[in-house]
Amino acid sequence: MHFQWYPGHMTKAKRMMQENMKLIDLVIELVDARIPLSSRNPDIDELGKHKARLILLNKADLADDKWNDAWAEYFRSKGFSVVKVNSKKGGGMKSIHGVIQEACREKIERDRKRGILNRPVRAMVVGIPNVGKSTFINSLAGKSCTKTGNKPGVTKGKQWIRLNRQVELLDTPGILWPKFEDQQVGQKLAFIGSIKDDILQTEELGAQLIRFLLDNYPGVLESKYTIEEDNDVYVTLSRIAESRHCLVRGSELDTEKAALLLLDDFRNGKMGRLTLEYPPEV
Ligand SMILES: Nc1nc2c(ncn2[C@@H]2O[C@H](COP(=O)(O)OP(=O)(O)OP(=O)(O)O)[C@@H](O)[C@H]2O)c(=O)[nH]1
Ligand SMILES: [Mg+2]
Repeated sequence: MHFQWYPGHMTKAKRMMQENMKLIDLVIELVDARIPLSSRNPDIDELGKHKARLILLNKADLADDKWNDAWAEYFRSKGFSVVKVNSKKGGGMKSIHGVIQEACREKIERDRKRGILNRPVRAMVVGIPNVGKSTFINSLAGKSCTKTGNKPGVTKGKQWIRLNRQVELLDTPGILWPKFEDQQVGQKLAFIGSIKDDILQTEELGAQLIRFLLDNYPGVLESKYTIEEDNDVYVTLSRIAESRHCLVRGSELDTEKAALLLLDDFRNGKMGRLTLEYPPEV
């Protein structure tokens, strides 16, 4: 299965981000706490060079907190400011304003020396599709300013949001990159829902997720679906279909439907807090 998804609107979005970079003081990059490396677009480092950088480990509520802390430590060791957040529920938001001011201290100092007072910090919010950029902005703003949705490609154009006199945020469309060097990266992005489902084969992706869970989190499927896990992923998928009464024509097992249900449960954190990759040093 091919995971590559780089439609025209992403090329356009990248150009827009390049053009707007000159207006920007700070790049706020959201990564998915379940796959903090695989969810980093390598193009962002190039786009955001010479800018202050802040990494948000978003959807921290869906990842194992022990690993969230390890990942935060990892990114700090690489020189980034890091905050772990749950944009949906507002967790971690309180510290953000302070962290933004701190990350832009040099710029604020420079402005002051030039006699420019109270020019707001302008931050571009970037990240892969569906990582939670718009939800984060709404949560920080305390109101719904931008459209959100649990599928990739919701935000299509840029939008400036003035938070207060100190900060203005630019919401951007989620972008991927033209070629995944490692297909495992594409697979993980598909698991979390950052790749448009239309280009994926649901049943095959579900089977791949089962393989991953059996290898890394044995017992999770067993307790979620009250089934016996079988090392043959398609046997396990059939058991999920059976247990959840996914049937076609009233009698045959509908494994496609079961795969969809499995992916949904996984994406929504219904299997508990699962981290899918670990910091390189560990
Ligand atoms: N559990 C959980 N869900 C979140 C969190 N942040 C966002 N979401 C959900 O993730 C989905 C995507 O959120 P959006 O804010 O639309 O994502 P986006 O990055 O703006 O996506 P695009 O505009 O498509 O690039 C929504 O269903 C949100 O409710 C979080 O911290 N935890
Ligand atoms: Mg969005």
